[in-house]
Amino acid sequence: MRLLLVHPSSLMYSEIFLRLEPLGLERVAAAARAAGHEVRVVDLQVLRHGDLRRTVTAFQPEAVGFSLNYLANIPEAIDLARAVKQAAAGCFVFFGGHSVSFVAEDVLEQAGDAVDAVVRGEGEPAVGPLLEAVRDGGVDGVPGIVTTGGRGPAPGMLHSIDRPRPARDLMAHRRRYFIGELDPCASIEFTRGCPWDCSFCSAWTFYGRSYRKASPEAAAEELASIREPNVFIVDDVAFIRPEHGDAIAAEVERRRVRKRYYLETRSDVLLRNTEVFERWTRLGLKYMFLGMEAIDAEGLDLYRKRVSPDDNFRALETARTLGISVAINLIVDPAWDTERFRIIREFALAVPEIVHLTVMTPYPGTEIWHTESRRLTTRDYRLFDIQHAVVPTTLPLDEFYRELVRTQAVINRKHLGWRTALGAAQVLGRNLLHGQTNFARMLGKFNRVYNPHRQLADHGRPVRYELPLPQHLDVGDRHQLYVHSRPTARPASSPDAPRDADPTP
Ligand code: B12
Ligand code: SF4
Repeated sequence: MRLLLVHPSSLMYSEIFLRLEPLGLERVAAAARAAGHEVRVVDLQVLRHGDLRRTVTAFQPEAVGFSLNYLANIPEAIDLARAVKQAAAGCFVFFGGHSVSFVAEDVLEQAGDAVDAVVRGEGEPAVGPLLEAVRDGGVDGVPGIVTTGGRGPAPGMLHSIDRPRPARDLMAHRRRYFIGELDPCASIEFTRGCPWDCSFCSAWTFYGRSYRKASPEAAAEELASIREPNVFIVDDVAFIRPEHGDAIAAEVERRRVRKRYYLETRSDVLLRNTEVFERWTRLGLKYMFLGMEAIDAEGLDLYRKRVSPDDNFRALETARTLGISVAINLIVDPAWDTERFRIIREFALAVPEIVHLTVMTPYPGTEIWHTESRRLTTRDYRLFDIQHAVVPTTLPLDEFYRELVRTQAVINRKHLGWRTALGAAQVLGRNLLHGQTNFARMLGKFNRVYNPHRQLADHGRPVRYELPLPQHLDVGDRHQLYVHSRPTARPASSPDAPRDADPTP
């Protein structure tokens, strides 16, 4: 079959810092290709709606799948699905990805005739059987499928994440993917899933708290096949298992692969497995994203982060000693007053790290979606991008955004002070010399995008598609939240078995 896969546009407020290849969609593309289908991919992060229109006309797909990892992209995807249906009569249109897996039925209802099905859970095991069923008529028996007729069998789960390797060759404009000065930048996955259970996060509920590792050989082989000089490791928490990080490092050393890396991890993992991170700095690890979330014990407890402020500060010291540049994330609670913002500004100016702020947002699939007692002030999908307040603010909303942007601007100025500007100028020169302009464009965008009037005005836009209302659940039984329920126990000797990792390995 002719299959077209589409990734929606970038979310405005994140595009300043990064734009990365849609690895999940590339893996779905690879699985479909392996099943014998002809596949094309349109990534609207780097292409325009006109390009999608032209591809649909020229390629005449028989099936079109949209990737919906982000709730905020749902309205765009529904509108595009409608346009595709008009342009390619008889085409089967389906959605899949992280966020849509938690709101499948509601999205199908809102999309009407524009969308035929939603695939919940991992796409690789589902796409082959789905296309076969589309060809043969009747998709109801496909694992993970949801149609207006109801849910099919539970979603299937890959036993090994070694294969399929992402279909990177299908991506146009690979040079437009970047993160900060790592420009251009590819992505890779060493592990899948997260064994922790933070209350604001859906990474663990999607995979039912399972945790799978790529084999060190497969991971290193894939790294060696990547052409870009920079790589973002997409794992939720990198190097939870030190022996795994070490084994990949050994394979990378053996193949003499040299890249610069950006990864995400937790403070306690960095403290516990410092030697692995140190080894990776010798292989090119430059940047690290640490989800600190809060600077006080009360906030950390509230988010069930299972680390102390002391761990967080020791982890920052460790990263500094290793020469890794750290970006810290802090969650802004809509309840914050001006004093709280002032304290955060003070903190952000006192530490050398980059501080990133995101607004506390109950997402479907997270525990707080079910337990947050504050009512939602909006159900507009587009505002669920962790840059807008979707529950009542203590400050008047306009003042909240003024404080938020003021704090972000102070932090931004700190990083674009003369010292940084000097360093940035060197990087800029180097990148421009190689024709890479993403980082240069990023430096000029901040004031245009982060603007309190604009953020406030976003709340006034007409709303066509709304999130369902949260159902208040007693989440004592976590399984109710999972997309992938844990598979029945496989023999411990099977290296491929999805394994549950103890949160305190
Ligand atoms: C890497 C990552 C990113 C990267 C790359 C994004 C990209 N272009 O793909 C970067 C750093 C850019 C990023 C940015 C953001 N992210 Co992010 N990100 C992730 C992360 C950690 C892993 C995603 C990943 O690549 N996984 C590996 C691949 C193989 O899996 P996958 O993408 O999920 O794809 C599989 C399935 O979802 C499915 N699938 C995917 N697409 C399709 C399509 C079809 C048709 C089908 C059938 C199946 C299918 O099959 C795939 C293979 O199994 C997830 C957490 C998580 N564990 O999922 C958060 C996550 C998706 N991000 C999140 C958020 C909030 C953001 C930001 C909004 C943060 C911010 N304010 O800056 C931005 C927005 C980015 C944007 N759209 O512009 C939230 C989503 C929240 C929500 N409900 O909307 C998540 C869940 C993290 C969390 N803690 O809650 N992110
Ligand atoms: S450790 Fe990170 S990925 Fe895991 S549940 Fe917490 S926030 Fe989510």
